[in-house]
Amino acid sequence: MGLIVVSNREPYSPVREGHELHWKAAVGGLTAALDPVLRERGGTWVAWGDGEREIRSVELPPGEGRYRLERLPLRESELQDYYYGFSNRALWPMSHYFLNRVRYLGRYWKAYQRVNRRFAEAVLQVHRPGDLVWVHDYQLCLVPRLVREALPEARIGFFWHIPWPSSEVFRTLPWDHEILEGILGADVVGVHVPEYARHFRSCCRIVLGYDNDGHAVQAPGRAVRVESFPIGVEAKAFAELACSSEVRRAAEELRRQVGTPFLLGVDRLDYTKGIPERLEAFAEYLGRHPEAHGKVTLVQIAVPSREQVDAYRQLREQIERLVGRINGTYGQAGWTPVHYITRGLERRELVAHYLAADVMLVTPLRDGLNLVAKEFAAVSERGVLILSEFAGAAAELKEALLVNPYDYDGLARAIGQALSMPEEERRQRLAELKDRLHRFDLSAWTEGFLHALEGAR
Ligand code: ADQ
Repeated sequence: MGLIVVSNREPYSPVREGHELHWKAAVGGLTAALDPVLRERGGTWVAWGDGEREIRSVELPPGEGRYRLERLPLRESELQDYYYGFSNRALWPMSHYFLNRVRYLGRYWKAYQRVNRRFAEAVLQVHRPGDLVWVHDYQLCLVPRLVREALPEARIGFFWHIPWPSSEVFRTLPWDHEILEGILGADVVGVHVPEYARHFRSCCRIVLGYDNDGHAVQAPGRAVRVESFPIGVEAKAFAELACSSEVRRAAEELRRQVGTPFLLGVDRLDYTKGIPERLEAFAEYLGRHPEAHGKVTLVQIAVPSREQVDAYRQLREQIERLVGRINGTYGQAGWTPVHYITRGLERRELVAHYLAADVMLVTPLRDGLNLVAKEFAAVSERGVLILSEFAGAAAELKEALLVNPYDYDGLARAIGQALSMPEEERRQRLAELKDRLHRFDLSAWTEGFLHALEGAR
């Protein structure tokens, strides 16, 4: 059976160097998860062709030609309304419970429908009987139904990578029916944690009147399985990288340059990630612990994203002001309390940071799962993970120090607790985390979902 993967972002991006064009693998979980499966099974990946619009189709991986990438060119106006508009100003803030940030505009919705239709048409062009179709994420909710209407017998899976909110929040979306019906075109709907699956099923009951048996939603004439499949990380590859002498040297160098104890935050610059709240809590900690001055340092790496959306630009300015305030208030000759970095890191450099950190702060206000928490736990040898109870990963990573990111006092206390945790306890917690991460790694996620899809109906 061939596999057709459908996602907004492409797995490899075109990069021009002089006259030469290279295809560079995208950083992130989806490429890491699905590129190996497509290499093995063969098939097609359908995605938005970002750049080099005239190239509609390319064989991947470069030079190996194991599967085909079909690239959809989007006009700038389509991108504005479908991607920055409906996806990132409506569905993203709504799903993360930020109702004060939503913009529900008819113009966005129209573009979203149009672009989803184009993705579905691209799937129909390459689909052969027996193929599995796996659609990803909130940008493409309507694709499962559109494919189902044309191919009633197709096997379609859908994975939602962000939180599924309570029905009270979901119902604020003027197109709540259409989004649910779009997704219910799939045979299997996957989310990261059981709570999101419960919310999804209750939305189907309350909004559409479709019952469920605690697992599957009964849509007219078809049952749709709704289940949690928490994504994993490439635990073995991360652990191996952490053993390389180059990465170990880089980690030691970081600890020497930054100073210790070394606190770390790594996030996409997004208002859901709780970066200002984390900085406030760190300031609170410094205010209470004069003995930490000159010693405890926070390295915050935040890669800008979606900068065309106002809220993201404002957040960047807010963080810069906060960093300036903390460094101005507490800094002294030879010690800068917050090191703030806004560039993307290569994987080796990222792993060196994880290895160097005494405490990792993963404190989103709301997060579908959060891969950074898992990557850190796969790499670290003596660090403590402080994890928000509102990240999906908290449902699995019980050995982390769980915190409420809105509670600055509690977060400041957790920093103190992490820094004074006995070595033996740190190692014990990490050992248990690692054990789970190796058993439920990235390939287990991919296989688990595809197995469910193959077994559907
Ligand atoms: P994201 O919101 O992007 O993903 P996350 O799960 O943390 O959040 O993944 C971020 C990825 O980017 C990680 O692999 C991390 O290593 C990498 N990254 C972050 N900052 C970086 C930097 N400065 N340099 C290099 N790499 C960096 C969405 C959902 C999540 C869900 C994932 C997967 O919002 O909740 O876990 O999809 O389903």
